[in-house]
Amino acid sequence: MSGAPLDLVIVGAGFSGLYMLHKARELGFSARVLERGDDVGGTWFWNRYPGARCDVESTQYCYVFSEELQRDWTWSERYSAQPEILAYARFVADRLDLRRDIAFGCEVATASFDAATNLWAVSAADGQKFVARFVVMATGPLSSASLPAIAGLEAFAGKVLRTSAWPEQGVDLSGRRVAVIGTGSTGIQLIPELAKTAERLFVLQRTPNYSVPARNRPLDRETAEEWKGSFREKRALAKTRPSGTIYRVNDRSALSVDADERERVFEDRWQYGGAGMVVAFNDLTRDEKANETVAAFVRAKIAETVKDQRIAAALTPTDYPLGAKRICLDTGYFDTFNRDNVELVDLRERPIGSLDATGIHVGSDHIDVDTIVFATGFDALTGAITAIRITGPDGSSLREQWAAGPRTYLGLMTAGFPNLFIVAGPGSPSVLTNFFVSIEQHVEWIAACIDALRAGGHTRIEADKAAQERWGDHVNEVASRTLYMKAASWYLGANVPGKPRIFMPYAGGVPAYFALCQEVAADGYRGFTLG
Ligand code: NA7
Repeated sequence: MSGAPLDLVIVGAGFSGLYMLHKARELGFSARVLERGDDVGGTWFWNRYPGARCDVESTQYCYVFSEELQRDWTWSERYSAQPEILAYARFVADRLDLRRDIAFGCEVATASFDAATNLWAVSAADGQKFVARFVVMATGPLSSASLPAIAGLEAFAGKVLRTSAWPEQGVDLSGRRVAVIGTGSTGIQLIPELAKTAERLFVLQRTPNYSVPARNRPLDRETAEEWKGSFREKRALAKTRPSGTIYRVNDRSALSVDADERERVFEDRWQYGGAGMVVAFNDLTRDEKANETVAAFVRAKIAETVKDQRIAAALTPTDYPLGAKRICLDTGYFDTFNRDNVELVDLRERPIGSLDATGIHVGSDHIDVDTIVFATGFDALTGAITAIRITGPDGSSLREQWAAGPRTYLGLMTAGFPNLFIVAGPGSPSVLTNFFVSIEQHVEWIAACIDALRAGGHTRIEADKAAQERWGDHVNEVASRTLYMKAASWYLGANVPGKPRIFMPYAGGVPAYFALCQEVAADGYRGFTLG
């Protein structure tokens, strides 16, 4: 790339990057999106495994910034499947004519800031180079896969698949002997689908998960039209909720009602389906005793659904609160274990040893399989950022600065790295929310900030270290009051060996966080230094 520097380089053409590009253009900035995949969609481009769906209702899991996009797109299901979400990303890219400013197949390798010119030099793995005033990391929280190092993988003669890079043309596993490693949200969506056609399916589970029925269904015309007619009001309401999502609220404590009433409320939500179970009462996410009531309800459902009580017990989470890991939504997951062709392998009893040409050693047994699927999660929130060699004006590296855990101011910037923004990164509500709500707020904040810098004749903005420290302490303090700290989750980095255990998202809720971001901007970007 030669010529004048760009105003913005945006890393990633997922839903954050697409909106950032649109917003930049609206304000008259030049921008280029660099995307490692060969199409738009980000996590929805890569995670094409059978059964992949959103776990926030589609009517809410979408942009609201454009009347036209709302009018001309209609979701077909309550929780849309990956092909439809990817089609939506493509629709947005085409409708807003975004593709001409996106470089596909362009994996960013390095970014370094030159203090003399206040410019970022960005290079891609294939040698392409870009220069820009600002870099926006729209890299997504769940885009860097975490793959366990299992001895002997290279010796395995069968097929190895990863849910996070599923073959684009699909893969037919009918009649095959398949092992799935991982029973997080991904595994729980995938396993019932594979069980339908595999000759034999081994589910390798390390930690059982709480899951509630999605009760997915076609979206009726009336509901779709109702949302289209009131999407602005509905999003405004969503922003008054901690998760940025509209659920039925119940402002009573689980402990204030008797057991029959609790059962009635939980059963009603179980039948309705979806993550609203976590807010069935107002203290389930805060109070361990209250949480135990909903956890016990879900455990009883597992015991009721799974015929073999030995298997039911192995599938039942007992040692962490419900919702401390992101709740999973499923379609027939627990029922799948009643099938003759499905076998649960409890890795707590029989840990994975090594692979050989014909399968996997677990404990003292050997499982013969011809296909292994890794559904083992992500180096969440930080992985895609630290994968890039980012160096600040004094030559210090972001990877090293974050070695003890990510530190940011408001999740938007990190001290020592001027003009580098992060969309919905660590230190912001991000993955604890309806992601579209968080994306839109961050993109709009960043765009307004760059616009304000231009108007004020500034060329540089950087988070203050002291503001960042205070914010990091606040993020930790808020998290320490929640039940999130009671599970070894990817929110805490606990799923990646060696990753520091820091609760990464901000658990203070959407309303307080959005208000604070607005206040900071209105106060001349308090906590940032402008130059
Ligand atoms: P998750 O929720 O991190 O789940 C990953 C699963 O893989 C989980 O069951 C892990 O067990 C398991 N895992 C990870 N490493 C290993 C090894 N080494 N051996 C055995 N099992 C392993 O990722 P998902 O992709 O399912 O979901 C991520 C988010 O995407 C989800 O919350 C939704 O927001 C969408 P563990 O629990 O660590 O014992």
